[in-house]
Amino acid sequence: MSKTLVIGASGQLGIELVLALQAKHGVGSVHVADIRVPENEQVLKSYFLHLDATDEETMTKVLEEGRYVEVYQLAAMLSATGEKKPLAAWDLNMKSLLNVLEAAREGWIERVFWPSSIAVFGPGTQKKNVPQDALLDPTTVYGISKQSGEYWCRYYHEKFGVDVRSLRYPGLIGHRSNPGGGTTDYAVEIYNFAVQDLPYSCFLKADQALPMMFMDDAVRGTLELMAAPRDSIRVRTSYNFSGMSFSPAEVGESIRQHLPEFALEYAPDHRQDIASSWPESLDDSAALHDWAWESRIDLSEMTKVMLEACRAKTIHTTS
Ligand code: AKB
Repeated sequence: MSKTLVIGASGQLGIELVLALQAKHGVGSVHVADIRVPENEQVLKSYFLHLDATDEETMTKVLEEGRYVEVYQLAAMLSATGEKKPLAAWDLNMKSLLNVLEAAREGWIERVFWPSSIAVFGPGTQKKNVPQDALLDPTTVYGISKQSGEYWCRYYHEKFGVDVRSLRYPGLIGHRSNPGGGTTDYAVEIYNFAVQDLPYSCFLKADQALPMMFMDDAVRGTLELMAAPRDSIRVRTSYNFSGMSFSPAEVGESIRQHLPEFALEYAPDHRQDIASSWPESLDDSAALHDWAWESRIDLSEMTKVMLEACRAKTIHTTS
């Protein structure tokens, strides 16, 4: 039986990956772990471990006993919250990764997935079509932890043969789970406001374009990366992973195609500084070349799906 563990299963990406992994391998083959109980009934059908990913002793025990084929280590503090709690962000983001890499070095895990982010880039990086091996220049603690994590992944692969794979996620947009503490969170909130006929005040400026991706593409790409033959994975830091690029004004416009009255205002806050340091778009040709990555969903398609799904959720929760 193929056994998979998702650590950080209560988070935005964690919930979605668990649902996809359950569909692929069966509920019983997926174990889920988090410090918080996941607020999703389907996720909780899998065996749940209450786990602090920074706790080395417990992590060692769980991973040694579990002998998982795949571990997805997603526990992390995102960019905006990380700036409020820099040392806690560093502690969580690094210890959780190193605990899993050590267990993989011991031979208890076959394959590890760990998420990096566009936050590894910064003011010194070019803004458009950022190449795979571009200058990394993170300005946030989150970005610094992702940059360091990428090099730790490559180190464990080169020194100890650990099969660890990683993607530089853009902002992720989905309707089954909510983000928390990120700079790109506006792109989920905006749809939830729009379907309730509420005006939305965006914390980024109108023309701040950023790399973004619809969650279904992100989950599919993650599973494709993990299913690819080991030898085809040539990038052992983290792959550029690209979906679409848009600004708040552009997503507002695409919502107005369906809801012409939708009102969007701008009140940029501290998150705007983080967003300004990030690129607008990435070149993900290495992912295309090595494991045939291709995104499928563009902004207008995503808007249609998001509005329908968020509307259904609103009706369900208010009725
Ligand atoms: C964040 O905004 O911090 C994340 C990310 C881009 O990694 N969504």
